[in-house]
Amino acid sequence: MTVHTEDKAGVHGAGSAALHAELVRRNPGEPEFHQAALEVLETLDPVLDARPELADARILERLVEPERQIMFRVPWLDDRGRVQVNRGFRVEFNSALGPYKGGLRFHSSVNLGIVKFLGFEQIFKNALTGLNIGGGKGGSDFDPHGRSDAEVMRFCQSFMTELHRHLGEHTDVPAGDIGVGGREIGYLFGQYRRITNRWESGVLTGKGLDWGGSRARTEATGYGNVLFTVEMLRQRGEDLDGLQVAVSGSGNVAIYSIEKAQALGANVLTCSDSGGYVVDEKGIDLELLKQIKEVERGRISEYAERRGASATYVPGESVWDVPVDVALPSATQNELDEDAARVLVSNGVKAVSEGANMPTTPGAIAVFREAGVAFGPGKAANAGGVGTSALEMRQNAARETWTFERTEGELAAIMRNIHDTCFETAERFGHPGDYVAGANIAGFERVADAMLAQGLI
Ligand code: NDP
Ligand code: 2IT
Repeated sequence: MTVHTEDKAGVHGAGSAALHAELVRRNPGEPEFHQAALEVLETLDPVLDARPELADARILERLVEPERQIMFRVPWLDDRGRVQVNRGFRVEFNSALGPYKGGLRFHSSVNLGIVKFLGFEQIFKNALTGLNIGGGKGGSDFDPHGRSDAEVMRFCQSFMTELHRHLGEHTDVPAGDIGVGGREIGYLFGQYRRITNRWESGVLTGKGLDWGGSRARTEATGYGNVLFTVEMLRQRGEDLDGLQVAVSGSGNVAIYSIEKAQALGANVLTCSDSGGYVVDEKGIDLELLKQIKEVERGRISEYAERRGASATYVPGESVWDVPVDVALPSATQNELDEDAARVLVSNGVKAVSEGANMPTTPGAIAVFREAGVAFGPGKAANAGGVGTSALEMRQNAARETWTFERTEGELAAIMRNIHDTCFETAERFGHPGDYVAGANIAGFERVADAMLAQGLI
C-alpha cells in the first residue's frame, strides 16, 4: 500500500481521502464496499487528529484490509437431478475484539464486494455492543426463493462441507442474514456436527431453542432497532406511542420491528418485498403477515388479497411515499435514496432508524441531517441482533438457557448503552446529535485500541 501519513501537519483529512482513493484502486468493482468505507473514513478525522498514535500505527490502513478472504465452489443437486454451481464467501475482517462474528447472506446479488461491505460494517457494529466479538460476514449467490426444503438442505450441506474448516466457537461464528433463517441454520449446524463429530453449540447462532438457541434472538434485531428509535425520540422529548410508522421489507428484521413498534403503541402502516409494498390503513395485521411470510414463505401481495379493504398492494413503487412520523428501512442496502428522503422530510418524518445494513444512501443521509431528522445508522441501530447472538454464545459456553425476560432485558440494556455511547461520543467530538459520527468514532476507538495493544497485527 502506498498511503503514507508522514506529513503530520493537518494531514489526517487528506490522509483519509487518500486512503479511500487507494482503497477504490485496490478493490475494483466493489461499489458497496467503497461506500461503506467512505462513510466511516470521512467521520474519523477528529479522532485521528486528537490521537496521532493511531495514525502513526496506520490502524486505518490495516482496518480496511480483511484479515482473510475465503471464496469457494458450492456444487449441489437440484430436485431434477441437475448439477448447480454457486459461489460461497466468508470474509474474516477483524478479530481484535473476539472471534469473527457476522451473518451469512443467501441472495442472487451476493458478491465479494457486498460481503466486504457487510463485514466492514460488522467490525464497528460488534465493537459498539461492548461484547467480545470480531467482525466477519459470508454468504452465497444462491437464491432460496422457490427452492424446496430438500434443495435448500443440499445446498447448505455442500456450503458447510467447505466452510466448516474455517469455523469454530473460538474462531469464526456465523449466523443468519438475508435468505438465512432458522431452517438454514439448522441444516448448516447439522452438517458441521456431522463433519467434525463435535457438539460445538457456539459455532453458529440463531439456532433452534431446543438445540442451543437463545430466546429472543429471532426478535432481537427488530426489537433492538425499535428500542434504539425510542431512545432517539426520548432524547428529543418525544415518544413512539401514537406515531405512524413505515417499515420496509417483510423478513425477520421487518416482522419483529413491527411487533415491537405495535407493542409500544405505534401504528405501523406498511411493509414491503422486492415486488412492491403494502399500505394498511388499520395497521399491519401481524398474525396474517407471519402466517404468509414465516409459515407459507409467500409474497406480501397475498397479504393485501387476504386482509380485506384496509390494505392495498402497490407494485413497483417506493414505500417511502407513505406519510409517516418514523421510517424503519429493514430490507436491503441503498433502498432509501435522496428522492425518497425528500418525500419523507416533506411529509414531516421525525426519526429514521436503519434495521437493514446501509439501506440509506449517502445523499439521503445528507437530506436527513440537513432537515434535523433523528437518524440511527445500522451499525448502531440494528446491533441488537448480533448483540443477542453474543448472548447466545455466552449461554452456550456456560451450558445455560436464559428466560425470554432475562435475554430481552440484556438486549434492552445493550441498546440503551449503544445509544448513549453514540450520543456522548458525537458530542465529545463536536457533532452533537450526529449518531453516524458517534457510532463510527466509538466503534473505531474500541477496535483501534485493541489493535494498538496487540502489536503489529
Ligand atoms: P430476510 O431474508 O428475512 O428478509 C429480507 C427482506 O428484504 C424480504 O422482505 C426481501 O424481499 C427484502 N429484500 C431483500 N433484498 C431486496 C432487494 N434487493 N430489494 C427489495 N427488497 C429486498 O432478511 P433479514 O430480515 O434478516 O435482513 C434484512 C436486512 O437486515 C438486511 O440488510 C440484513 O443485512 C439486515 N440485518 C439482519 C440481521 C438479522 O439478525 N437477521 C441483523 C442486522 C441487520 P424478497 O423476499 O422479495 O427478496
Ligand atoms: O448484520 C448483522 O448484524 C447480522 N446479520 C447478524 C449477525 C449475527 O452474528 O448475529
